[in-house]
Amino acid sequence: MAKKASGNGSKTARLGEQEILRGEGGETHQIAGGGVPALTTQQGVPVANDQNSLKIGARGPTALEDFHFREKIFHFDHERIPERVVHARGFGAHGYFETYESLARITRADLFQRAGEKIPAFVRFSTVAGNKGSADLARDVRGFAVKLYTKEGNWDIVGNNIPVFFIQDAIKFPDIIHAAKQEPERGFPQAQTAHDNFWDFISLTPESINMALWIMSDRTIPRSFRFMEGFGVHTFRLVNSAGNSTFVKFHWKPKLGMQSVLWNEAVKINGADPDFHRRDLWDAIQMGDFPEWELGLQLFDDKFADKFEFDILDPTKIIPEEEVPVRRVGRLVLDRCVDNFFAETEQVAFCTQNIVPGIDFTNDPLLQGRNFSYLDTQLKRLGGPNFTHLPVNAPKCPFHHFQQDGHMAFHNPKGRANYEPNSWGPKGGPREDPTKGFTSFPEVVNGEKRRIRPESFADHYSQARQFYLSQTEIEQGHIAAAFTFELSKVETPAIRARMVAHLRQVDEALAQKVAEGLRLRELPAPAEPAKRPNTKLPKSSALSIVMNGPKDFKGRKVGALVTDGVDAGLLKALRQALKKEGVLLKLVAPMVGGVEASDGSWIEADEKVDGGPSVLFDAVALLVSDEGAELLANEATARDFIADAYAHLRFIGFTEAAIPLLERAGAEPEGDDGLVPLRRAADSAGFVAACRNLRYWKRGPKVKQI
Ligand code: HDE
Repeated sequence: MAKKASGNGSKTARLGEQEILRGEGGETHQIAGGGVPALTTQQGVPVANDQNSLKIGARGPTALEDFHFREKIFHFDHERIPERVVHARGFGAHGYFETYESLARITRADLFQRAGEKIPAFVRFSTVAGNKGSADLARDVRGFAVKLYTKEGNWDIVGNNIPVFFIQDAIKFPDIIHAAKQEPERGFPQAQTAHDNFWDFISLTPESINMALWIMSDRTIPRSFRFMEGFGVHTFRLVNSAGNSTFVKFHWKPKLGMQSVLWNEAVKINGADPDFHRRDLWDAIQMGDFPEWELGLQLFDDKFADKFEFDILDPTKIIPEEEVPVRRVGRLVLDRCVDNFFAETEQVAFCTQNIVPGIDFTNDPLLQGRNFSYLDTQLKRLGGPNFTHLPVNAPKCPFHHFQQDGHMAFHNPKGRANYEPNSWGPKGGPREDPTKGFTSFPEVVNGEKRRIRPESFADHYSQARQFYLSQTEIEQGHIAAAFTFELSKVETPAIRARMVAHLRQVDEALAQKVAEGLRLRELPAPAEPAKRPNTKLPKSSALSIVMNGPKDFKGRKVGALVTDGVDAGLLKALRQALKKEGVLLKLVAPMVGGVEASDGSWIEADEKVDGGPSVLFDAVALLVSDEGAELLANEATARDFIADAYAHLRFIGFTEAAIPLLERAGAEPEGDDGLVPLRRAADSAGFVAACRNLRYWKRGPKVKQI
């Protein structure tokens, strides 16, 4: 039987400004006109029909000459580029860097010459281990890569949110990354280090123990990118116009202070909103709440380097801020989201070798290896040598060179001269500039050619201990819990024991706690150190997140659970008090369509209760009516909303009608100042003031939320 054909769109109808094409099968679509451009092929040929491929007869076959179909599918088939081998999942934004003061005395870098100098910047934050589609709250180091488009070329500070690294020599990078990523035969676990291979490698690599302490701390589960520090990690050089060099470590200090989530929150956020971090940055920028970091420099000379207890070339060590203070020299502001994720965030190519006159490398063996790796990986990832032509990668200052051709070259030099020297005079193209041009610091180096690790890199435990002892008790508890969690996922008991043996060199109490958490039947002997650790390093308060937390509640989100009969006056007052504080109120209701308030007004909700769990908010308010409380009493998601907020030490505002819900969720209002009654509109201000403390830590022991 002949089937009815859906033809070429035989009838048109007007719908507002647009013309609608109606196929015989009844399908409709817009056609060009009224300000909408005509759809074309890549060759610019207007397309008449994008609904059906070209067929011989209504039921096919499809004709090979259908160039529009073939071009469309061909392009789609090739849309993906390889994801980054590490740092695959990332999120970027544009902004600017502004210099506070001239640093001409220490560097000739153009961006630091004039106070008030503003240059464009692009930043990409990332996780390391997970694939591109993994969740934001994986326990992982965050990449903090900054591209500064200076007037003398692009300078990339390709850093992390942790100032030390796992390894001391780049030759071990493939090993640590292989060990951290999915195990090769099974292809999992995704985006987590809680598995045998990772801890096997770490436990056999004592140089990684300092970093192991950092990654088991709350640094690896940040509340958002806005609340993280960034670090250049390696020691670099600043070089002034007289050729004098000063060593430097780069720091990014978040204006908002630091904050992290609890592990139990991280796990739940990953389920509720795997894009939590990217959404946070996107929302903040869209709302005009531009995140800001100050660039800090730790500056020191050879004399300090010689007397410092550790080697300044060893990337597993920090220089405590108490020993070399961090001088804040400028600010980085992110004020514009990307227009297209792929074009900018995915195609941006950072490279540690992108430095400018006035900045130079040191011989840190990790940095030296990175300097090879980044350019190499871009070639594979972006498919050719011309990725610098992409707008996000191109310098924003004039550039001239004789490089030409290659895949996708869209800026080839004009004219005859494509080499140098040439005798074509003013038409001969660009020339060297010995004055302005980049010159390397003429460091004197000599030595035997050997595969060797310096003696000065041999201390693996002292700073790990210093880091641990510098934490508050709460944070120390989190570190012990994280080790216990991760090692409990390790199936090989010998690996667990080997890690505890290392922890005994860090701190006996920590080792004991983890051993108990793992239920080790006996404590292993302490690991044999390559160099006896210094147990007397002073504490550094800069290493704690809790001691350097946010000072206010601005830029946060409060989730209010509302039902029919919500007190309209109270809701209005709360909204106003939060707005004054710069906080967004999101309404979570039994149904997204909204609720009818006590005064008969209709209030739209932002989330249905199971789509807006309390982990997505910084504080919550329970604004239910008596009937609403009854309705929600048996709702598991409503109970979780409250139980989680309570267990995560959130501040919770509540109406009297919400008390039975609180009790059902296991909350004990007695003596808990984190539970704030909202009896009348005037109580809103007190609730907002309480929220500035972010967490009610005192509840901790009661909920065993460590
Ligand atoms: Fe990277 N790293 N890395 N890395 N790294 C890459 O480059 C590498 C290291 C960092 O948002 C890759 O374009 C080696 C330390 C960030 O696009 C690759 C070594 C630090 C990003 C690479 C290191 C970083 C990368 C993968 C050991 C902190 C993401 C894709 C010697 C200071 C940049 C790419 C972005 C990405 C190599 C160690 C930071 C393979 C060989 C230490 C933030 O080239």
